[in-house]
Amino acid sequence: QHNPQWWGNRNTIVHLFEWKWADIAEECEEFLAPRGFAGVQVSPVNENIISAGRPWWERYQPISYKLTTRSGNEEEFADMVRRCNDVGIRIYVDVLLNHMSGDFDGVAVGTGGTEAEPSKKSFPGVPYSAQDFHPSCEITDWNDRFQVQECELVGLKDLNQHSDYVRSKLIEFLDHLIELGVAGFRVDAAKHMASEDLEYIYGSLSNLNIEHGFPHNARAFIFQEVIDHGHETVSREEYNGLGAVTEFRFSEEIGNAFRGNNALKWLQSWGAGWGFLSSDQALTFVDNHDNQRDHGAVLNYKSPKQYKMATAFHLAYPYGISRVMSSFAFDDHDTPPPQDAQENIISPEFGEDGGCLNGWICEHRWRQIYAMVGFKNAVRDTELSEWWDNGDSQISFCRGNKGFLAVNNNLYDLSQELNTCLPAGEYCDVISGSLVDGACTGKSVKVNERGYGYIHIGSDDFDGVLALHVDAKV
Ligand code: QV4
Repeated sequence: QHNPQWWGNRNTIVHLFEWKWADIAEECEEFLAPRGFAGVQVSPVNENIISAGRPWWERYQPISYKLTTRSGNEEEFADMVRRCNDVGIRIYVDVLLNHMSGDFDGVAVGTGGTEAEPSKKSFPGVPYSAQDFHPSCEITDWNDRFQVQECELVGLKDLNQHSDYVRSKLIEFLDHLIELGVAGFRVDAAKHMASEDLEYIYGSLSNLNIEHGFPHNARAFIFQEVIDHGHETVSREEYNGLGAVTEFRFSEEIGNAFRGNNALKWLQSWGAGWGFLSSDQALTFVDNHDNQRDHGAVLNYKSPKQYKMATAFHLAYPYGISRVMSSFAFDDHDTPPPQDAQENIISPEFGEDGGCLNGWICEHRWRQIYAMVGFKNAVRDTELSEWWDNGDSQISFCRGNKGFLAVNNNLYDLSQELNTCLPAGEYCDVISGSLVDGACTGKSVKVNERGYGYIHIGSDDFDGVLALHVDAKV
């Protein structure tokens, strides 16, 4: 179940973290489809516990499979899926199959009004009771398979997916979403479930709904959250046969390189050459909603210049199933999404340049990022060729004769003739500007008969990257 079920000419997923369904429906129609995005990963759809201050992570603590959250109800969800599918944008749901909520004092009331007593492992809304869970224990040794898969991840009540009853409930939940037209699932905490149990569950799902434009016998796209740095007891190899797997090393290494801790010339063998999963099994990202909050090598919107450079490389280099992060502004791990005084999530507002204003970051609306989504579409089905580097952190390469990318991560200018592999003509750099009514608002590059053009990226340019492709010819 590795096929993302995209419309033919598109190939980038965006994670609209914590967005409301009605806003996503509009975003599909107004922005994502016209810009050539392929799909959206949405936040968990099923009812969750309510935590004080409404941190984003309360949504990772399910109370029932009723489709009511702060993003909207079932009707709004169904409307979003239909409208997005209608304009060729696929919806992937973040699903929590590993666990239910963690401890809560007394009776908890979920976002859909359902009561539960998590401390007693009592979730009448499903219903689940103590017998449906593994006995409680803590994960102290992450290389102990039993602990990782049968104890409680940060105290979250751990479902026993080996039981027929639990399996049937999970399958029913996923099938309901398939019926509503989703194209697949991000499986949260997949590593914390035995792969044989997941295999059974994935294998039992209905085919995708043909009424939403999916071909006959199409299977749900599955991408599994498994963090594996190459030497874990529970490894990614147990899961990559079942569906794609999140390639966390991609995120860490790309952060490392663009933060300047590793020369970009080494990226020539990026991908499988770095020991990453094979391209069609790897879900790739510069940052995700978890590691953008860590203090490590991983880049996020707070380092915009490096972030845009890393994203341009991510979308230009032919490796992986690409996902772009779209965040809300945060100070710490618990910062809630933009909300009003009544704790309702608020809708994004857009400025004149299309960027978001009110607490939403919307990286996917940054020109340098959506332009690279267009680049990736324009160069689809081509190979990488003509890798060039200066022996350090200035690099360039071609994608067939359709696209060219150059990056300067050195503290001095890149100024020279380079082979762009493009047909002769004048091209608009889609990073520093865009093509408006046939004219380029940023840098433009004249390519001669031999495919060479003069490339300049100053070390203090606003963006350290330049991108040309055949769909942006002046
Ligand atoms: C606290 C203590 C625990 C204690 C527990 C019991 O920290 O030590 O056992 O109480 O009382 C929140 C709080 C956390 C709290 C927990 C339970 O932050 O402090 O535990 O709730 O009340 C998200 C957040 C977590 C959040 C969780 C549930 O990141 O902070 O925990 O949601 O609300 C590993 C896994 C990987 C996982 C990653 C974070 O292998 O699978 O850790 N990633 C996914 C999601 C992630 C989500 C979960 C899993 C859980 O991407 O966003 O965690 O669904 O690497």
